[in-house]
Amino acid sequence: MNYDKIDKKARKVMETNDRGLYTVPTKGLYPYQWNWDSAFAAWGFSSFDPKRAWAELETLFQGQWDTGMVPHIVFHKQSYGYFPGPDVWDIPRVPHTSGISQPPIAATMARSVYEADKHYGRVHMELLFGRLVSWHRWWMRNRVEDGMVAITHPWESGRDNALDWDAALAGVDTSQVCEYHRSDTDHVDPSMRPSQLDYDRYVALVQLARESNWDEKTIAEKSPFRVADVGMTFMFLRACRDLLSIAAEFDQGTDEIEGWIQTLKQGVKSHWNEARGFYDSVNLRTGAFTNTLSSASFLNWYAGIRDDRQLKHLHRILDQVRYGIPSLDPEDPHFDKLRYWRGPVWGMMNALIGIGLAETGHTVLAERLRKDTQELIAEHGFYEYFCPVDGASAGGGAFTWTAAIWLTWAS
Ligand code: 9WN
Repeated sequence: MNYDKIDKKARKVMETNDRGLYTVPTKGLYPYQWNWDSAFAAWGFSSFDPKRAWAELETLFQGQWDTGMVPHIVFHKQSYGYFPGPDVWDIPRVPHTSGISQPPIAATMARSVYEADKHYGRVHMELLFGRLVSWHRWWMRNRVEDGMVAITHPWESGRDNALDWDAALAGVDTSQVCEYHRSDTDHVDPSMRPSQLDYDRYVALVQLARESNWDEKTIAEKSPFRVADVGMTFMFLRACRDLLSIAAEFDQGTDEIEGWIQTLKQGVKSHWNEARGFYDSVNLRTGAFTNTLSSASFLNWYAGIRDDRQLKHLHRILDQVRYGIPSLDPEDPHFDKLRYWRGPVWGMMNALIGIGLAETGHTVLAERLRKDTQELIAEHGFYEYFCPVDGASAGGGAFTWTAAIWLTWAS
């Protein structure tokens, strides 16, 4: 396999999705700027164009609200063909944005971008640092409960139709959902996307938050959906550690961030599902574990949590599928090898898990994940996700984050 050629193709994917100062995840299916996709894009750009990498992050933060929240989508330019667009969120600000957030990995990726070229990055980091702190503060104030990070919408998790959300979604009333046309299934085979019932519930939750004027307290009181997402807690903890390292290097105060890290480390303990022997999400409305072993459960090493109790699950799963790590345990009765976050393997999740494993000395496992991902991309292309059983490509093609992790980690 000629990797130079694939490197070129990866850059080409990023260039094709480049809209000047931000990238779209892939043209057609996702025509706007997404939050954690852009963080991955910045990391990808840092391997060949630091200037463009910083622009990606800075443009994302143009969407930051006065509250500190950084939205999951920034609608810089109108583009039809995605639902829900800016009219549905209906938030009076410019640039238009959605009203929910997404995994806060920007501090982690900003650190990588900075470390790739400290000379160029210094002034950019100085400018971005305060914005990162205010976003993290927003999470701590509004979403951290018992040290765990709560989501108010499945889209916030970045793992839209993960099994983790099913029990909480069952309480969402869809009787008042407006008529709408979902566009995702115009682009992708519906069997690879969330179900219609899932979508109705997603829209109902957007309507509820809009009627609450996007006020966090009101949403917390009124919404049936509030889940402590194990993936979010791990990624946020990691991002706080990265923010702390930036703060120290830039002679900024570190006490507040150190406090966040302590709180989140305590929270990690509440994610441990002793009966099932893995890290799990928690339905905050009932206090019940979701009993879901997903790829997000394996982000503990990435969060700096050196706990090997899940290794037996990791080995079992890697023995069961050809390409790890599937988004849901293949032994789970809901495992569906091509349906989005209920089975497929995602390259960027492999990257995060693999980085964590490598950092904590599990180099053989980390290498297996890297090789699996390398093979998937080299043989099938820069797809959104893949079948863990035979590697078949799935979802959108020519995907920014798949190209980005090729350039930075998989190749
Ligand atoms: C909703 C853009 C995004 C990713 C998410 C992924 C998917 C959107 C959708 O696409 O979500 O935000 O419409 O399906 O689940 O992780 O950021 O790539």
